[in-house]
Amino acid sequence: MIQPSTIEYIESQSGSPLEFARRAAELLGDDVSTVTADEIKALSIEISSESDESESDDETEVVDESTGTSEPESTDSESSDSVDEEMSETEDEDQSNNDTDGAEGGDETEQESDSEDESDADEDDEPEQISVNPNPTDENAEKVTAAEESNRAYEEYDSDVTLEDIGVFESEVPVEPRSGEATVEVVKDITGNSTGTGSYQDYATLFNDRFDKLENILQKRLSPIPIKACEKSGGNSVTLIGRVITVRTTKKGNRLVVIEDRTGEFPVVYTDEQEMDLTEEVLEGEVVAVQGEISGNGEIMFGDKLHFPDVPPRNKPTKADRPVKAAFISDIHLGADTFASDGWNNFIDWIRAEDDVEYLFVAGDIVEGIGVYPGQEEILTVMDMYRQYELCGEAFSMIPDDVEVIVCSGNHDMIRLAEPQPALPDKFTGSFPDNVTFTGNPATIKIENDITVEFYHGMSINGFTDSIPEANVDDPSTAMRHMVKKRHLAPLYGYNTRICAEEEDLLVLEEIPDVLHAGHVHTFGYDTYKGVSVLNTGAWQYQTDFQEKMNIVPTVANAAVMNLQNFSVDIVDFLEDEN
Ligand code: D5M
Ligand code: FE
Ligand code: ZN
Repeated sequence: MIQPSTIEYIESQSGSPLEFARRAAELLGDDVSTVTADEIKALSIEISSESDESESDDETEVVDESTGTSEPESTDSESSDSVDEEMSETEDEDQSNNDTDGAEGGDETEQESDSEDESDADEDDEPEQISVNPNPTDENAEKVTAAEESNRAYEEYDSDVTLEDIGVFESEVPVEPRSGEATVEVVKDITGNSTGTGSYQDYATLFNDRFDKLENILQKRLSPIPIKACEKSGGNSVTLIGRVITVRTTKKGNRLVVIEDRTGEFPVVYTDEQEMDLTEEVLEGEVVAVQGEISGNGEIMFGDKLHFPDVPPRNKPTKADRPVKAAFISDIHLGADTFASDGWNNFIDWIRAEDDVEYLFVAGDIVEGIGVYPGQEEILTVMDMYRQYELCGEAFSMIPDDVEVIVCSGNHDMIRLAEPQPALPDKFTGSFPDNVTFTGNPATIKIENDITVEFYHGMSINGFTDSIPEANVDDPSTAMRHMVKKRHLAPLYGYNTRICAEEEDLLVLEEIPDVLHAGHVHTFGYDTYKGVSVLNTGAWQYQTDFQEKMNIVPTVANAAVMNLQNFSVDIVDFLEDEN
C-alpha cells in the first residue's frame, strides 16, 4: 500500500518518469536494480491512480501545469476589465508588461502561450506524469531502452561508496573546545504540524491567514476602511489594505494594482512616477496598503501612496552578550560529481580550530538527491539517497560536537517540495551526530536565547529576481531584502514555488528576524536592511551543465561568519589557496 506521504513526495518532485518510478520503487522497498519495465509501469499506474484519487475530492481545483500543484481558481482576477473600461482601454493581454506576465504564472499557466514563454529552467523543473512511455504504439521498445540505460548506471555504481571515494577525508586538525553555552530553540516550524489537505477551503484559509497577519502589521500605522465601503466613498481619500491579485502596466502606461480584502476587491491606478516605480516591486499574492482618492462613481482608486508591511526604520537587532560567532552555509550537494570536496575539507579543518564559532546554519540541499531533474543520474557519485545522507552524516561528524548545527530542508532533499517543507524524516538522519537539529523550511530559530534567525532554503528567490527590476540572482540579497520589506518569504503563488495550504501561513515574517538566511540560488549575497542581516551563502557545488546553460556562476565553498555581538560579517573563501 502506498502511503499518502509517499505519493505526495513523488508528485512533488520533478524529474524523469523513470526516476519517479525508481524512487517510488525505493520508497516502497523494492530492489531498484532489478525492477523491470513492467514493474515500473504497474507502479506508475498505481501511483497515478492513487494520486488522482487524492486530488479528486475537490472539483474547484485546477492543476498548475508549471508546478504540478493544485490551486483554487478564485485567485485569478479579471477585475482589471472594469478599470480598463474606466480608462477607455480595451483589454490586450499580449501588450501588457512582460515582467508582470511572468509574475502571473501561478494563475495563468493553463494557457499554452504561457508555457511556451517558460525558460529552460522552468521546463527542467516541470514535473512529468508518471507514464513511462509517451507513445503507446511503440511501448516496449522505448521503455526497455530507457530502463536499460538507467539500469546500466545503477549496475556500474558501487553501493559501498565511501567519503574518501568522493574526496572527503578525515580531518587531522585537533578540535578546539567551545564554551558549551550555545542554545537553540526552534520556535516556528511546520514539522509535525501539517494539516493541509489541498482542498479549496484550505487555500482560502491560508490566504485569509496571510491577510490577517499582514493587515495586523500595516494597521499599526494606518487607518484603513474595508473595500466594501469604497462604493459609498466616491470623492474621498481613503486607505485600503488588501492582498494583491493583479499588478500590471496598463496600455496607457499607468500601473494597475488590484487588491482584495475579506469584503471585496478593488482596482487602484497609479499615474505618479514615483509611486509607479514602487509598484514595480509589488508581487501578486502579497499584502499591501494603498492610499488615494476614490473616483466619483466609487469604482476605482487613483493611488497616491503604496505601503509595504516592512519593518520600522529604527529596528535594531538583538545582540549576544558574549563573544560568539555563527557560520552560515548552504547547498552542499553531497553525492554530485560537482560537489566541492576540496573546499569542504578546508571548511572542516577551519571549523575544528575556530573556537569562537558555536553555531553552524546550513540552509538546505545538503545532498544532491536523486531524480530531482531528468538525467541527474549522469552526475551522481552516490546513487542511493540513503547512502547520500549516511555519508553526509559521517561528514558532519567531523564538525566539533559542541557546535550547534541547524539544517533546514531544500528542494533536493527527500521531503515534499511544497512550502512550508517539513524537516527531513528520521529515516534519513540516523548517521548524523546529536548536535545536528533538522528543521522545516522555513523555520524560525532562536539562538543565544533571543537572537532570531529566519531560516529558509530560498526557492522563491527566482520569482523575486524575475519580477522585481532591482532584484538579481548575482546578488540574492537584492531579492531577500524585499522578503523583509513584504514581511513574506514567498508571496507569488505557483511561480516556481509550490505552496501547501496550511491553516497558518508560516511564510509570513510575523516576527522581525535579526538574520534572514537562505541559499538555493548558489550565489552569494549579504546586506543589512533596516537592521536585519540578509544572507545568501552560495554553494559547495561547482557549476553544473544546467547552470552553465542558465548563465549562473555559482559562488563555491564560501561561508558567512557572523560575530553575534556586533553583527559584523566575514566572508571566508575555502578555495582561496586553490585559486
Ligand atoms: O538550484 C541550483 C541553481 O539553479 C540555483 O542557481 C537556482 C537555479 N534554479 C533551480 N531551479 C530553478 C528554476 N525553476 N528556475 C530558475 N532557476 C532555477 P538547486 O536547487 O540546487 O537545483
Ligand atoms: Fe542547491
Ligand atoms: Zn535548491
